[in-house]
Amino acid sequence: MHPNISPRKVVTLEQFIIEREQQLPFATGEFSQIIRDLGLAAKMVNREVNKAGLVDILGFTGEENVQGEKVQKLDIFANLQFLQALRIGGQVCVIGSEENEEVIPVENSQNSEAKYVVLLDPLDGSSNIDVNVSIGTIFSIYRRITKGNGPGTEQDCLQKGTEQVCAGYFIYGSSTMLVYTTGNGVNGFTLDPSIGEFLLSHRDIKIPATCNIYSLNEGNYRKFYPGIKEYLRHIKGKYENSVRPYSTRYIGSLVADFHRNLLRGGVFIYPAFTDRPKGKLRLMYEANPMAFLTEQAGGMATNGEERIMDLQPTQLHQRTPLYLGNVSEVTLIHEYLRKYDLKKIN
Ligand code: AHM
Ligand code: MG
Repeated sequence: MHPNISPRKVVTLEQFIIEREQQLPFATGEFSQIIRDLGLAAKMVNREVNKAGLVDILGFTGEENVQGEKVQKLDIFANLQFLQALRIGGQVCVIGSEENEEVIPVENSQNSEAKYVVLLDPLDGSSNIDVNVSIGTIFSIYRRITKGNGPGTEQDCLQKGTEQVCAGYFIYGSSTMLVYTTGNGVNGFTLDPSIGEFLLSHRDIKIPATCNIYSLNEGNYRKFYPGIKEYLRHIKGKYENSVRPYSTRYIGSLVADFHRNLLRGGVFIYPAFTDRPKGKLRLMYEANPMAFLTEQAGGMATNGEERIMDLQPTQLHQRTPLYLGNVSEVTLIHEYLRKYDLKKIN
């Protein structure tokens, strides 16, 4: 080694969990096990995502592949991998997944005292799966609130975002990353495929305090309420000494849009509009985990009116409008919504 180059300390996810997370008051080996289980499932999904373009040559979904196995759709495959990893891990008493209508109670033969609850969007960004554009997995972890042992219930899943003990996502992009928080800042880990380990690559991520990017499906413009239209008019205007007009960056995968804005600055908007009076995105496994990450990175997450994490959920798959970004930008949007929207948001 060159004498002037000092070796950099490489921290694996495993080491990070041991050194950092296990110091937290609620931390137990059980909790760390869930992160490991999710990481393992994500590696399996990553492997399949990397092969997705080969499906046409190796067999269409629904057909049998060369090994005589049925080729599954990637979102179904991802769901199965995560459910299986969490079931085998034995620390989770109930799971809520975007792919399953009802909550999935988990019978743990080894550990009937499993006390964690996981909510999942196993493969987010469905429209981008087949076109080689970044997609992701979003997760949120709570503690069980119902008494007793054995499987948990829907009540355990319907907790406010403020009760999350951990939230994060995997992004399957030009590299595969895990970004998560346990309420003690946000850290990012990049998968080194050659050794199959997630390595700490982004320590204590903070969302940039200024913003000149917006991520929004503007194709819906005609259906937007006046508040968001006026805000868009404002950010596209050109003024002396200002960062306006803003640029648009919209991928159509929440994970990818969010990740970009988290690292580079920008606001993510999925508003309510006439066709979707409750917005599109799901509170329990899209909005809440991203809200926890946003706040832990120093930003603000709302439905245009109220803090996302304060919303009382009533249904596993309920939707919400979603605004994620730095505090001053989300506050500015609120001002526009308050001033121009006659309709209530929810
Ligand atoms: P999905 O769970 O079916 O993938 O839908 C959620 C996705 C998000 O990833 C993304 O932010 C949004 O839908 C994009 O929606 P639209 O195509 O309406 O812009
Ligand atoms: Mg989704």
